[in-house]
Amino acid sequence: MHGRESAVSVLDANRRDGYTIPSATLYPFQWNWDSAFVAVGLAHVEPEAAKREVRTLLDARWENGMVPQIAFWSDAAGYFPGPEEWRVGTDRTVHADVETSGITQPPMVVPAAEYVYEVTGDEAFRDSVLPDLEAYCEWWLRERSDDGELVWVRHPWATGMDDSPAWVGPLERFDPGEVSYTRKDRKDSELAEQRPTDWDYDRYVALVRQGRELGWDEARLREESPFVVEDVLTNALFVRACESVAALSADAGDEAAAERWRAQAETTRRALSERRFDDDRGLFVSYDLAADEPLPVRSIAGLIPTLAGAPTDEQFARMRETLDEFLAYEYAAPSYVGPEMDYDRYWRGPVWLNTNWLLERGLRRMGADAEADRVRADSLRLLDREGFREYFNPETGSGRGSGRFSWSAALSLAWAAEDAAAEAPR
Ligand code: 2M8
Repeated sequence: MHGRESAVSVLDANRRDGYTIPSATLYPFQWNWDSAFVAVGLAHVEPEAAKREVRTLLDARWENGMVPQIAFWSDAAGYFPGPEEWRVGTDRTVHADVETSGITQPPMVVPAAEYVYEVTGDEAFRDSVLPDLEAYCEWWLRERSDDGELVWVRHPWATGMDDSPAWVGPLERFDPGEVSYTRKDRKDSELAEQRPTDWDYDRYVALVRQGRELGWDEARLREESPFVVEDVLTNALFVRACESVAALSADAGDEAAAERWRAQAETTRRALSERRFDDDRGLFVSYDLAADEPLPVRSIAGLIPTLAGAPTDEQFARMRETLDEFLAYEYAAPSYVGPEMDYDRYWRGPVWLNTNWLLERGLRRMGADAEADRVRADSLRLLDREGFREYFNPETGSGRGSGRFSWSAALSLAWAAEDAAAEAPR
């Protein structure tokens, strides 16, 4: 059985000082959107730990407002690239004790903080995190947007869907030269088969080294980085982040801030709908700003703008046909469908529970309850069958990647709590 107790025991075992690592075998530090999903699950069972999870992640923020992809609160071994590769230094961070990576991840922490507040009703928590959440949204607009509408990222790791086939085009367009480093992620032959290839890693590392050489100067990186991408998943979560800052601000009595962030959410939502919908493929597609061209693949990222309420009715009618392709597998919903689909390779086909959780909520927002129910039911079947694995083969259901993976455990708790609430007598 993989019920509540075992989920809590995974999260307890992965907990460090105020935060939860994604996996003891693969990812020994605090990761940005992992902590956000962990907080969502913990809100239902250990609310104090949920609040601390969010607080600790925000404590790793930079002076400019960025919340980093990785916070190296400890000097754990076993992961590459560590702080010695990023060389961000502690003069950039608000907290003097933490080194971080030089990129961010999709801003899931903002809606996660709102979720934790909704569950706990703790106003002191709301007031403690709101300024940092707002500063993070400000950072996106100031440092990562050309037009005040859509935001861009400059590394595949910043998208959370590192190895998505969507990024092959931009990565192919540059030659990383000779890059020497030692990978630590291929712990066994199965993982070696599933993780990104050396071709990808050469480019990931070259992008890190470029960022470091340019002193993490966003304006220069915008000009010089070969990878500058408006990712649709990041933009969908940015809309949700603006909506969350608006809701928390309104709750705190700051109607001017609430109005401002509602308007920003609307601006980004409209830009997604007007500029990033691909009618031929029936979903949203990311955009390569360096090459000035769209990245037309069927990635689950392209369905997540439902979470932002971005598709028009007409667009959503078209999306339903594409959605059927994602639901055609034994276990919905694969991370990608198309010619490069590989059921077992990292973000190129396997089912991940965090994207399922986002998709389910997106489909509900669009009123597609039957499809949302299917995504939830398949997620629960996978959890029941294989436990808290990192990802799953969409045809056989076999668990892949790390075991005892934190966001899988956490989201099982969120699903269980939401089911219990729906069944409770009113
Ligand atoms: C994976 O990414 C890291 C780099 O951030 C890696 O492969 O080393 C992705 O699945 C990402 O979405 C996730 O946040 C991270 C930790 O679980 O692992």
